[in-house]
Amino acid sequence: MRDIICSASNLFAFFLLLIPTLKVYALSGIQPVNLRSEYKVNPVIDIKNPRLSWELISDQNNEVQTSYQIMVASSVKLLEQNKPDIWNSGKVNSNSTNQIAYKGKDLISTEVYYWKVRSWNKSKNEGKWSDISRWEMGLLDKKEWKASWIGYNLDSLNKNTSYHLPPAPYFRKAKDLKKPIKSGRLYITSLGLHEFYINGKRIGKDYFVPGWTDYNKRVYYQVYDITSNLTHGKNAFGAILSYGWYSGYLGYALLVKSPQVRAFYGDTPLLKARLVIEYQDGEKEVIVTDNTWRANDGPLRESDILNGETYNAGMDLGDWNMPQYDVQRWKTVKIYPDKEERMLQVYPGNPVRIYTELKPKSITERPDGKYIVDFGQNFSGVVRLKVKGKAGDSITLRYGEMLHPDGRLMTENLRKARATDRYILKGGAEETWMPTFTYHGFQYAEISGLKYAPHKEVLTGIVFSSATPEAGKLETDNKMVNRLYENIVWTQRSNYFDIPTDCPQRDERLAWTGDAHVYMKSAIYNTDIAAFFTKWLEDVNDSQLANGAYSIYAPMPMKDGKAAIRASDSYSAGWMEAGIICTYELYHAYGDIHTVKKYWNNMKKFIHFLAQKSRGNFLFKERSFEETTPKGGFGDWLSIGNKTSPDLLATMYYGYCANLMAEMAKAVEEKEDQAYYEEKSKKIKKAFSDYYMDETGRLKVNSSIYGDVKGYIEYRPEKGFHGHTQTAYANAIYMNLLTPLQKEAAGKNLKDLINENSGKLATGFLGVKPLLPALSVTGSTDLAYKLLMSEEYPSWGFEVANGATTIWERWNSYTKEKGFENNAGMNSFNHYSFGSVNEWMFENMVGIKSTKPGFREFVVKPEIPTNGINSVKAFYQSINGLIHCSWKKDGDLFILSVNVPVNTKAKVYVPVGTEPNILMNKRLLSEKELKNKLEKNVFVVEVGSGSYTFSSKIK
Ligand code: RAM
Repeated sequence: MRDIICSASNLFAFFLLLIPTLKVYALSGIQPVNLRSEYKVNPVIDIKNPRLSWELISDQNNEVQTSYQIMVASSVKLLEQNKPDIWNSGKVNSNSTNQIAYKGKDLISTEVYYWKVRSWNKSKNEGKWSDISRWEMGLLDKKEWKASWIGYNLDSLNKNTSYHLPPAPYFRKAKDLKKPIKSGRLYITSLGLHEFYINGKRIGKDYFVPGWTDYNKRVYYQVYDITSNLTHGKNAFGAILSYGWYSGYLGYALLVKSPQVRAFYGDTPLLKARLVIEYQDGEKEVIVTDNTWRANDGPLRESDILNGETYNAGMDLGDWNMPQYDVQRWKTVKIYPDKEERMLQVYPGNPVRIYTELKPKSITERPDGKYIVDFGQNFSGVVRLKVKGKAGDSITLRYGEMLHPDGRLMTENLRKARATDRYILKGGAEETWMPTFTYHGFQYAEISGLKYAPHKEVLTGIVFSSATPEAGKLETDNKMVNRLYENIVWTQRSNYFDIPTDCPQRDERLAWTGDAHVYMKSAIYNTDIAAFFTKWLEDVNDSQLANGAYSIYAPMPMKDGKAAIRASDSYSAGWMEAGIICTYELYHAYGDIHTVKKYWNNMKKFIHFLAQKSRGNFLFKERSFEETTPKGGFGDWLSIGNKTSPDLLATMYYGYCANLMAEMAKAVEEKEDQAYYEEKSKKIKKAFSDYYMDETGRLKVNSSIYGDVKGYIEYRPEKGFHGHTQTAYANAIYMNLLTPLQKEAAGKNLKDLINENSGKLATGFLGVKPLLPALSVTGSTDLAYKLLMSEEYPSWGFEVANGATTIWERWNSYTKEKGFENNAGMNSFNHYSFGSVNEWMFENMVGIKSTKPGFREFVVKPEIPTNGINSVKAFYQSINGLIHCSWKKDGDLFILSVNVPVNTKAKVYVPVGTEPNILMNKRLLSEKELKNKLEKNVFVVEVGSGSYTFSSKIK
């Protein structure tokens, strides 16, 4: 079913496709579908107690699961015969369908396990067994690899240029496989990036593997089924290594003139591979990376994520990855020692893959003879070239997100990222090339050096993204809002790139923790990010600083106890809380208590750090964070107008974290901790309002305490820091820090501040996410809609009106009056933080909100604007099944359709007029049925699973 969801390009096609699935299972009770292990379909894993999940479908309404049974066997045959030799859970009385930990026999490295599940419904009738699913184990003990880290050091080459970009090393080994082959597996990783070939064919669809981690602590590996690549007889294995995150350039190190600008983990990329071949007679043959492999440099002369690739096809190595090849000129590889403590684990996330290909929209010749190709969409990726020419012809590709008014490529905002690819032709027949160890954030590519005018087949845009499965989609009858939504999705696609990066184009591309937590809930509605965040939370916790604070980005390479990219990078209020907030969001969206437990002590350590810093005061007074650079941290980053005090923000985040910890403590049954955090939360709320709030509920800051101290971001003594800001109220409301009376006052203050600001927002990264939710919850839905639909500066609509296809970093990344005024510093056109409005779009505009982790229970409470939007339709594939919600306003008539998955419950709010007149599934509801269910202008009904349509008169 998931495949159907991924490929469904429009909502209607999707729902049509679903119908036959339902029919097949008609009258068979409840049916488990979409079986997954550790959030993935048929994965390779190395978890000893993998978590299993399924969803349920039924042709009956109001269905629930009362029991389930899981069987796991070592073969399909045994499972088909109901002979589970590995685990039989027996009939378990439980309504859970996910986060169910395997409890059978000890799982063994490299084994494949098959499983199925059946469920009993509300009438205790047993349903049919599910289809068979599987998982495979990786190598549970590092010692099993028996493979060495091999390398070929080319670091001394290409040194004395403005960028030190040595050539990529090539590796190969040939081997005769003597007998007919039954199966083959490749276990592969690198310190760097790799591509692996067998008999000339690239293995797998993954790019940028094995991903960025703290390579000193852990390296991930991938496992591929290579059965069909192997032949009885001569075989050749080849690999290309690139520098990647391990030894390439990272972040803004070059820009800020750090002592080290590249090779933060090591200067030589290394390969480790293990191939296991099983012959048809049962014998096994193992080939590992060792000193029998040969290496050479080749046509890939430069290869770097930020700076691009140079490929000299004239230096082509011919059939280097084919069996018949003369390796005489190739060198012997060197074996490199491993680090004892470095873990080797199966990649838990979704690897980067090609999402789609884009054809040029237009190709324009420039006066200097270069051509600008417009792909019509800002994205992360590369260009595939298909060219013809003479040997030695050199083609250069540069990339930009925007054009200058005169049509020139705008590259200033790339800062020190060279972002240039070069291809030198071999000559003769048509040549195709695509860089694979670099990527760029761009809409426009500039091509030069081609001896003829490029036609549309010459360049193809290749879109890369972490392959997180599509989980949701929304559409309205408002064109601007639809484009905004598309822009949000494209921005997520561009930046969920192994890690959640801030931007894909300039010399940065770091996983900033602040950006990640403000946007995470928004992301959840677009794609299934459970596996992606399972991976990144490892990075976040690996990067936790010695004092307990979480870092401002993760992974954060370190040197001598300091950040290596820029020594002053450490922690900041509003960023470091990601360690708690993202763990909480994972729990809230997917019911993931396992991850909560896993990082429980790390999170406690972080709260302890805050407690110590607040010196028992339960708050942070002005100037509490002066030890960081910038002083006070980043505050409400890139806000406009009055600046919110960073310490007031830090206090609110402290309270929010205590709230989330209390809730998570309850979920993982840490009773003592729960009491402790509940108490802490109360004390912080009190300290916060005692200190930062006046008797009318207005937030205040003693700005004179900051005086004219330097080192605060954007702080100007004459303008001061403030408490009475949109950001402060929005957060206080969103984070649940206020009493009902205080909340009401905050709602009013927030509304007034927006109105006084000509009805416009003024929030930065931290203020924008809670802004619309806070307006909605305090009764200002119309104002929230006004902000959403505004096209005047500053607003989301302003970006759309100016041609944006992704979300900008700044409200004023571009204005007609001032152009790209921020380019010299930082000015990304593909930055998801301001896209955090997606959360409100799903939770308030569509109106679906989870009230029990994983949408086991949820509300459907669409908020209807007075004008601008008359219909909305959306779906969300929750871990508990498919939710569908659409509404339509037609004059006086309001129609709401909802699909509630089996085993879940929804509380539906249907707006009504003065005389409630409601049809439920075309049946007029009687007075008796309406009784006690009418609240102010709304009919509230609780429903079990099924599809419902409500129509009501709203006037
Ligand atoms: C910049 C980026 C990033 C932000 C940091 C504080 O590098 O805008 O998104 O989190 O600053």
